[in-house]
Amino acid sequence: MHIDAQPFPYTCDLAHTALVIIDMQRDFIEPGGFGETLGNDVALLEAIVPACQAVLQAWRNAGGLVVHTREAHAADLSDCPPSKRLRGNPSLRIGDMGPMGRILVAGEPGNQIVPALAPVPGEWVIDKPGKGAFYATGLHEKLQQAGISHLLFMGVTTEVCVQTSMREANDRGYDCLLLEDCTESYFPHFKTAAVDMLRAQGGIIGWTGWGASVVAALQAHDKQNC
Ligand code: C5J
Repeated sequence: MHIDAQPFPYTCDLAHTALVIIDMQRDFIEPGGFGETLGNDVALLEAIVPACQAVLQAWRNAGGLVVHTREAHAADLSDCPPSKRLRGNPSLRIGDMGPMGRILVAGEPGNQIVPALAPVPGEWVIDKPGKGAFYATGLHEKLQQAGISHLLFMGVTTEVCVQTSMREANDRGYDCLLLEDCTESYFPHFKTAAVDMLRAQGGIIGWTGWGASVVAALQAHDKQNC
């Protein structure tokens, strides 16, 4: 498949490519969740859900591998370093009771993926204690076993968990494409900067593109394989 992208077209093979959706969790995206308690405008993040849904649906229809991640800690916080829990002066910390259950704790209502993008059977769900999807998750080994060499990224937030995961993936040898309209930040200038950085210098970390280009490439691929 050839996907229109920057700094130049991105080529991948459906059988060796996974769609990775980073942390589209209720606590980051829905009004009344953790993100909002931190003073963020969650409407910015909520606005990308339809674009993510369109890519996810097309990817599912094509039979591609889907990987969902969640930023999630064990209930006893044994996988949450004090440096992560104690930094700064937020009104709620990881593990505290928030409006949608304990903040960033696995199994709590706010820790679930938003219903519009909820995983279906057969899709991978990776709980990660860090910002990056590859730290302490076994994701690399699972992708290697599945023969995956290319990753398409969507999700939130662009400059934190998405960018960290894409950098980790690039260092492990994956060709990565970030979909600009399917990722967002609470701080639009951080998104702009992250997207620019990732594709700078000839795609130093990877490519950037748009959801509609992936859908178009899948449609062309479908026609070729009929
Ligand atoms: C994510 C965060 N998912 N911003 N988390 O980016 O803390």
